[in-house]
Formats: sequence, structure tokens, C-alpha cells
Amino acid sequence: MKFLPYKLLAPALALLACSTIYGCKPGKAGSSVDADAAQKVYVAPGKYDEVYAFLSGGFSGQVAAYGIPSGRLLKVIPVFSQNPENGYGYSEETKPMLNTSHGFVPWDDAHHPELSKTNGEDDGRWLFINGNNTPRIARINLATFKTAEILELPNIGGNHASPFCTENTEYVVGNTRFSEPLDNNKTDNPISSFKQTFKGAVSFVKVNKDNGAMNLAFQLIVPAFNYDLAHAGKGPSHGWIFFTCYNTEQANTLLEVNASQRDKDFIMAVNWKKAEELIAAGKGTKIPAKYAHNVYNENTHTATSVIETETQTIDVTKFPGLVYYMPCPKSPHGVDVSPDGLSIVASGKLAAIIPVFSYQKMLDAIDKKQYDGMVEGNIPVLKYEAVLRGEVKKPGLGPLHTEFDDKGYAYTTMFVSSEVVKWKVDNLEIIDRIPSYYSPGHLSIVGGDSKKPYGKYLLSLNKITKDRYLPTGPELAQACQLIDITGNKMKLLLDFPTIGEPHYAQMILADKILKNKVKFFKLEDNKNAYVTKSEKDTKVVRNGNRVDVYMTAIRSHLAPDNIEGIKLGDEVYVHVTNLEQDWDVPHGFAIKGANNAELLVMPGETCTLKWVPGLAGIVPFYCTDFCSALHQEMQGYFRVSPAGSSVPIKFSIGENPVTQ
Ligand code: K7E
Ligand code: CUA
Repeated sequence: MKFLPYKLLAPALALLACSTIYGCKPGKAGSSVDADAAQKVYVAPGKYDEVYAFLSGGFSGQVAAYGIPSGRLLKVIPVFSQNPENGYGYSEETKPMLNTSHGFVPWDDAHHPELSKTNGEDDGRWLFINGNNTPRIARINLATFKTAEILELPNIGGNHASPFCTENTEYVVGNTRFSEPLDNNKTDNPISSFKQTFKGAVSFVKVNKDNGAMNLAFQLIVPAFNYDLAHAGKGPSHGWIFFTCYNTEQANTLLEVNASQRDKDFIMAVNWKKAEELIAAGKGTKIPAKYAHNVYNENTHTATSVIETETQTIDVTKFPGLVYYMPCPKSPHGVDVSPDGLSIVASGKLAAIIPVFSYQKMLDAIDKKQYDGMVEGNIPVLKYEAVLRGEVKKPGLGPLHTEFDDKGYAYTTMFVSSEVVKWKVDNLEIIDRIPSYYSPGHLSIVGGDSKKPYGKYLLSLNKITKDRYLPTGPELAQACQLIDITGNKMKLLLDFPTIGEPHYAQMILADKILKNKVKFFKLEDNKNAYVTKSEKDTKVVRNGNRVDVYMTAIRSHLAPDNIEGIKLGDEVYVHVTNLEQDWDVPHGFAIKGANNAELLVMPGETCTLKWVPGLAGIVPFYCTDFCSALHQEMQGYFRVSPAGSSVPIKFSIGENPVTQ
């Protein structure tokens, strides 16, 4: 979300103040909640929610899974940020997940969770999400709720229009918000060379059908605009993908004014099938690039990071028919495709209408060459009137994002006028509006961006919280609102706070995920290089100043639990294997004074904590997860001796220490 110019923001804020302070329309939620709302969100103790909602954490860099309709937080899935709660990004096995061409980057800004699709429907296999800052796309395995892969994208800055996927998850895309010189042209360019040397690059990341493995298939080199959001065509429009772009003025300073000069910016329509054919025909150009590809292996429970060294590119100005621009008023943000694939809805955040483009009219306009000029000499701009199906009139102020239900309606968030507006897709008539508290960004409907929306629930993902919850100092929780969309009129059901900023969310029927769930990892399949499959195999091995501790955890002891012979100057690697083979029995592991987080080891898994002792003495370690009645007994001691000491390695459990 970008800030609106103050000129527009001021009346909006006045409106907001009016609603909060004086209680004029839109009114306080108290009065707008129906008597049966509580019943509709009540999930009885011991019962499951009907729907999973995956909310981006925004600047937390993570994804949070909630149950809907209760709004109960189920899990924070660490993706781009280190997570001391379970050692993600701290353990030796997971550190490589956060490697990039810039080295270890333990944070990112995650905006758009995207469920994988089969035949245009959410299939519950994977969830993709973008890292906006250091451009990356992550893939989460929804069987384990763990991040399985992170792919960095070269040649771009600000991976915002990402990671939207095509109808069968053939590709997930990433496009640049901050155009910049391509990586192989990173000489010392002056910023004033923007129009000559800066470029955009659209990344097409191929996703393996069977295992989800990603690889950067190709990048389209496009004019240097700010690309903001995307959605792929479906059904008849399968094969195309649409991107919003703003700053077609190509300003590089004070964008709030300079990028709002033109009456219309663009939707960029890309024929990705054609791009795929060109690549297959060898028309791509390989250029050097440097980007990390990090994969978490579920058998070794270990991530590896490889730095890739080239990418295939296509300069779109050289291949007519690949890219078209459709004029779109004014600084468009969201672009959304209706379930039938025929309508393309753009949201110009400074526009007073919502333009709806027709896929069929776009094809006709291309056919008849109904152009309104060219970009960079030969990329056609199609005539607005030729591609427009119609405009939703007076929807509200600051339209941002649209999703769809299963009854032919669309729902659009209005950032400035703080409301969700329901309109009919076929005749573009407004049906209903409901206040949202306050300033919604995205919204989410179960299957609302797919070929088969489920309707029923809508989440409004709000930017500003103000008076909704108990105050928590200057920083308030982000706000999310659950709205019932089963009837003609939308009904507010529930408010709940979220973690980080929920830019976007995807919701899916729980059954689609439950059927794949993993309850524990099979110990027999554990191929970790440091696995210990039984207590009798535990050991402590010195190699120079490196000490490897092969440890096991089972209710309720860690083995070995007395370890001597560690010396100052040693690097100690404690490899903890959880021997449990049952659901919901993780063991934790922490060492006093370790400059690291804890480990949280799942049943059947091995995790490694690196510890460089800083002081000589006795150092306790223990399990951090209350795993049984004797959890508090699950502990042990290291003896750390001064550097150069001759104390030998000794380790034991249940007896006096024995020499190795
Ligand atoms: Cu509209 Cu980053 Cu998708 Cu925020 S973005 S709202
Ligand atoms: Cu294991 Cu507590």
C-alpha cells in the first residue's frame, strides 16, 4: 500500500474522524452487528473451524494461519524472518533458507499469500508468498506448514506484483515495483539516467507439478514503470496475465506528485503462452545474474542454498504480440480477473470509478489494431474505449482490490472511504456497501480469486485500527474483519487483531488441507547427516576445536545429559533428534548463554544448535516445550573447561560419567 497524496487523504481523514468521533455514517460497529453474529462465529470447544485463512504478516515477514469463522490464531509459519520460537533461521538446518545474493538476510516484507491451483481452483498443496524487499518467492508446504523453498529473483527491486499463479500453477510470477538497471548493467549509473538505463523485469517461475519445486524459467524485460499487482487469466483467458503499473511518468523523485500526473496509467497484458513458446524456440537471451535458490529437504530436514548464475531473458520490444498496454485511470493498484475469466477489474486508487475491461474486447482490439500510441516505439497501447466493458460508477473513494463470490457479485475495498462495496459483475451496478474499520487494503473471499469461489466469508484486511481494541501503546494491532456475504446485504460478524500487517490473505476450505496433513516425520526416513536413531547411538565427537553432540530427546530425558570435556574456543554443534513417533510431541532445546535461539524439534526430526561457549563453568541445558508430567526433569549439564585444559570428552546418562 502506498500513501495517497495529502490532497486526497485530508478529506478522507476528516471522514474517518467524523465516523470515529461523532458517530455519523459510517457508524460505530456496535450498532451494525446483528444479534446472530456471535452464533455465526462461535466454534464450540473441541470443534474445528470450517476454513483456514492464511494472512501475510507484512513487515513481520511471516504467514499466520487462522481458523475462520472463529478468528483463532492457529500458527505463525516462519518464512522470511528468523523465528526464535522454533529456531527457524537459527538452526544450522534452516539458516540456508535465508541466504541471498546479498548474504544472510533474516527479514523481509511479505504481502501476498497465494494458494496453488489446479484447473483454476485452490488445491491445498502449497502456499506461495512474496518477499518484497530483497526480492524472493517462498513456497510453504501445506502438509507440514513449513517453508519448503525460497527463490531469490534477480534484476528487480521490490517484488510486489508477486507471487500470483496461473491456472494450473504452471508459473508463479514476480514483477518489479522499483525498476532499476539490470544486474549485469550495475556499473555506477547516475539516478538521472532512469529513462535510459532502468528496466522492469517480469519473472516467470516454473513450478514442478509433482513436488512444487521452483525454478526461474525466464524474465521478460519491460519498460521501467512501477509494476504493482497481477492476476492471471483463467478459462478463456488462460495463457495471459495482467499487471497494474503506475508511475508511467517514469518519475524518480517525489512520486506522490510526479507519478500522479497522467490521467491514465496502464494494465500490462502479457501473453505468457507466447513467451513460453519463444523460450522453447531458443529465442531467449541468457544473461549473467546472481540469485539464491534455497531448498528445504524433508528427508534430511536440512536446507541447502545454491547461488544461480544466469537467467534467460526476452526483450519484449523485440517480439510483437507479447505485451500490450491498456490505459487505466489513475495510478491503478489491484487487478483482478472474474471467475469466468472474461472481466478484468482494475482499481485506480485515485480514480472515482472502477474500470472493468473485457478480455474478448481486448482480443478484438489487438486484432483490429485499435491502438492509442506505442510505448518504447513498438509496444501497443490499446484504446481505452475499445477494451473497456464498462465502469462501476461512484463506488466510493480509493478502490484497491476486488474479489468475487459464487453468485455473480464482486466486492471491492475502498481505502479512503473505508468500506467494502458489493457490485454485480454483469451489469456493474452497486448492490450494497458496508463500513470497514478502517481503511481496508486487500480483502479475501474463500476461493475469491479462483474459478470457483465459495462465498460465505469475506475478510476485510484493514490498515488502521484506532479504537477497535484495547490500546497497546503507540503501536496498535492490525485489524481484520469477518463479513458474512451469504445474503443480499453484507453483515459484519467479527473483528480480530492480526500479526504484522495483513496485506492480503487467502482462505480455503479446511477439508482441502486436512486430507494431506502430516502428524509426524518418520524416524526411519530421517536422512539428516547427524541423525541419531536410538539412544545407544548417542555420542560426543571432538574434531580439533569442533565438537559434535549427537543427542536424542524422548519423554522425558535428553541423552546424553552429562557432557564434559568442552573447552573455551570450541564450536559445539548439538544435533538433537526427537525420537517420538506421535502427533504433537515436539521437544525443545536451549543452552544457557547461547547466542542463539532455541530449537523446537518435531517428532522424527533432527535439528542442530550451534553454540560457542563464552565462559568456563557448568552450563545447563533443557527442553523448553512442556512435553510430559516430567518435562521439568528433561535437562542436563555441560562442563566447559578453560582453553587448553586436558579434561577429556565424557558423556553419559543414568550413570556416573564414563570416558569415551
Ligand atoms: Cu494493496 Cu502490498 Cu497487495 Cu498492501 S498491497 S493493500
Ligand atoms: Cu521434552 Cu519438555
